[in-house]
Amino acid sequence: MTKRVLLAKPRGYCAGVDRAVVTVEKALETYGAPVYVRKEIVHNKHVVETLTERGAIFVDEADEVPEGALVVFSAHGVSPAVHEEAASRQLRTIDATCPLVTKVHQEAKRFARDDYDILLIGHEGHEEVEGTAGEAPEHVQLVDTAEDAAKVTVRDPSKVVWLSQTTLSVDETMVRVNQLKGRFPELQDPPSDDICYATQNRQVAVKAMAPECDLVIVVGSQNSSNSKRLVEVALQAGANASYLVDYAREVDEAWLDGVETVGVTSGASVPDILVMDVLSWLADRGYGEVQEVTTANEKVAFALPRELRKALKDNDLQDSVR
Ligand code: 10D
Ligand code: SF4
Repeated sequence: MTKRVLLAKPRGYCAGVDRAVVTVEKALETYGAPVYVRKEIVHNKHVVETLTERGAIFVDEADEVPEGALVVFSAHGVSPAVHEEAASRQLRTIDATCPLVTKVHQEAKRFARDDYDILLIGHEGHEEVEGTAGEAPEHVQLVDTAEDAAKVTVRDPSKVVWLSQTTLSVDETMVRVNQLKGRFPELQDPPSDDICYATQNRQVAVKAMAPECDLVIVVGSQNSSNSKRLVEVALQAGANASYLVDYAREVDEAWLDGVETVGVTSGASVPDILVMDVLSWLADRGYGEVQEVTTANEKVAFALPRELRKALKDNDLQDSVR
């Protein structure tokens, strides 16, 4: 039996996650602890635990933040109501919403202004869809399940558009869109892809390696939508088994019974150190040969949030006159 590992590339951190995590780190350096963060900055246990150790305080809502304190909004985005709540409590805010989530917010606002019915495909209860829907609650209806798509009603079938969460399965979303188009033939597509480049690229990479894999290990947290989708995509693309783990210690030895090829990948919110830990866990069990399966080279990077850039610049100026 030749044991080997296929390692997907791209995997792990996307540009929006990197920006959000660096935002909290720089906020801690610039303003000192505590820095409050509304919701998990990204959906990863390790990231949240590490930032907590450095002085970040994660809260569920802005009303848990003391008046006048500094709060960072997570990468998944917030609705205007959350901005209003923060302003009414005189909170200082840094918005770490990923620019690609903001793009979907802008689309929602634009179609609402033109009085469209907006069918937002996404997962009920996920922070991102709560933020996007909150931009235009009177115009947006969430479509999660096939049942939702079969039941949703619109005011004027010639004025309907679909938008989506950024981290969905590309294939499943198209199934949902086609179902909706069966009911509303004039349903308009978003002006550009809402499922972001990082989500798409990670799914393409896992699809390329999955047919050769007896097992695919996806590193990521249970509340991470894009990480969970990678498990589903791996199984649909032909992997015999696939599991989501936060840490190497969660990999079950029994999963390796009769396994020759193990695929490894990680969600967009996962630091690569956690993937390296899984690789060394596998190497200790005879899976030391690692081949990278590369389907794209990503070069996307986003500037830090404006509020933070300004503070960092002011700091530099102060340092230079000292
Ligand atoms: O659950 P999720 O996939 O939306 O979020 P996660 O924090 O795991 O990954 C980054 C994706 C973001 C911030 C939404 F675009
Ligand atoms: Fe932005 Fe996409 Fe990353 Fe979400 S997954 S933070 S939309 S780049």
